[in-house]
Amino acid sequence: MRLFLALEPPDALRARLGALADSAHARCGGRRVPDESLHLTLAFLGEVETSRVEALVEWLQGESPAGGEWRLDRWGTFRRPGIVWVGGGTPDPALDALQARLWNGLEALGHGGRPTRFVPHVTLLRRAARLSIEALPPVNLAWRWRRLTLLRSFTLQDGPRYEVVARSS
Ligand code: 2AM
Repeated sequence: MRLFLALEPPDALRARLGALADSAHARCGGRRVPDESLHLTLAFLGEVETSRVEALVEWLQGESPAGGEWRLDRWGTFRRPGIVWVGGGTPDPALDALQARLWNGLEALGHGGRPTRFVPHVTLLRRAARLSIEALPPVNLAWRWRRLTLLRSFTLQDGPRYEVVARSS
């Protein structure tokens, strides 16, 4: 199954991210990520054999991050898949440390795919027709996070959907 580790926004923040996604969609087109799918990816594992999932879940349940507050204050784009996102204008040491620690744990379990660069972001649009973010409303949000979620990704006709597999403590 196709798996990834992520932070899920609290409900109030999810709604505010959804409103930003609506603004971005009106201007840039493409596929708006549904509110229930909004997340911050910490580690993308790709296809994982079913036989390896139990060990992954046990490891995750043993993790209890101290948590932090991530400030989102900028728009960004990834050109190739037409992604429009929101994220932080400055690096967030707590998120960087979390991502590094997670990859250390994942690699100890035999998983590969640690990226060379981590750009924390929340994808709001995919396959945008126009990557014109200059005139979009200002972003000023705070995300208080603690628990991590292991999610399974399915591809439906209108885009990906996610299902919770496990959460950290
Ligand atoms: P995203 O955070 O930019 O949307 C589940 O598919 C999540 O993992 C997506 O949200 C996506 O990033 C990320 N993802 C998907 N395919 C990926 C890949 N090949 N490499 C790294 N991350 C990927």
